[in-house]
Amino acid sequence: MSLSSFERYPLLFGPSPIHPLPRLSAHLGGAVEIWAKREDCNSGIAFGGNKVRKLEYLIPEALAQGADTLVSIGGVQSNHTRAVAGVAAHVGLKAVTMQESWVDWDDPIYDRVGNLQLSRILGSDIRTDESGFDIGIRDSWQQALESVRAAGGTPYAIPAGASDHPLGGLGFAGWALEVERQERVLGEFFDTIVMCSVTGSTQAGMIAGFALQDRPRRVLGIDGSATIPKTRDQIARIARATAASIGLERVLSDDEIQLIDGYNAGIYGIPDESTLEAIRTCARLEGMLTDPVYEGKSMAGLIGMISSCEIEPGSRVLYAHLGGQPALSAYSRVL
Ligand code: 5PA
Repeated sequence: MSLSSFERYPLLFGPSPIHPLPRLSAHLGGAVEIWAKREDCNSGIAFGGNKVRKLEYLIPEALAQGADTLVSIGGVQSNHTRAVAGVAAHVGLKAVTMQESWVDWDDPIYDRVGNLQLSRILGSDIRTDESGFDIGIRDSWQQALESVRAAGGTPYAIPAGASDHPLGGLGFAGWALEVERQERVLGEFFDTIVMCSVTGSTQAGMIAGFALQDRPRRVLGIDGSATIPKTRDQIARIARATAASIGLERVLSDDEIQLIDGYNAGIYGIPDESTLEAIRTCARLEGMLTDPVYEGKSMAGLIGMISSCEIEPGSRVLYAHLGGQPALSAYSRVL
């Protein structure tokens, strides 16, 4: 089996752009060259992002099963459920999205703007539940699936972040192959990838895809939710399953799964001063926007690990920008 044996429904513009971040690199001393690969500009569907890339591999199965409704789950300001709503509209399916209370955030317009507003416009059947943050399989989601069946529909089940799903890692395994092709054209090699991890299949897919390549590199997952053991287990499980399904003939070792603590502000969905500072620094040096839940934390990790030389001088870093800016308006109280 290889990645090309899986069916893919095209939802992206094509390869996502890669470009240097020269002013951020210089600001951090100039000894590490930083580039970005822009999943936030990867698609014309509902602002794109990492979830649209993952869904390219789930949609063929949903269509083959005759599903009429995509059913998924996330927090109130989930990028993932917004992407599911957008992709459902694009392929002519309905969407039911369960929005749990993953974040206790008291911005007065938190549930009226940003991703939830977009999901409403996209026509999602939005349900809410009071449960707090958890990346596991939830009762509320199973009830949503059941309600679609009870109404005579055929649901297709997409777990949080499209992660804990047999096809969930394939999109970012493909991303790893895409990076290698782009490097060949650019005459570059990125030895270090920095990205944000929460439900795990983005990092897991990258690890599996890069493991098929000849030159080793590290994928540093900056944790975004302060539930490290659970997230690391989920990344390892998805990475190993994805690697096996795309033809890696060895088992990934534990030290290939690198989840970095220290930049998650101690909690999912809430920024701390270092998150906000990273968002402003990146915006003011490069004009590149990041959000307080995901990419602001991985940007803080990038800045912190270069400043501390954990990312050594001479490294060439590819920062995976995974999207997320639509949530910014829900954080007007601090930004
Ligand atoms: C998300 C996730 P993984 O969940 O695959 O680890 O990706 C982390 C991540 N960046 C990184 C952005 C912009 C993201 O949206 N978002 C979730 C959501 O519900 O939006 C799945 C949590």
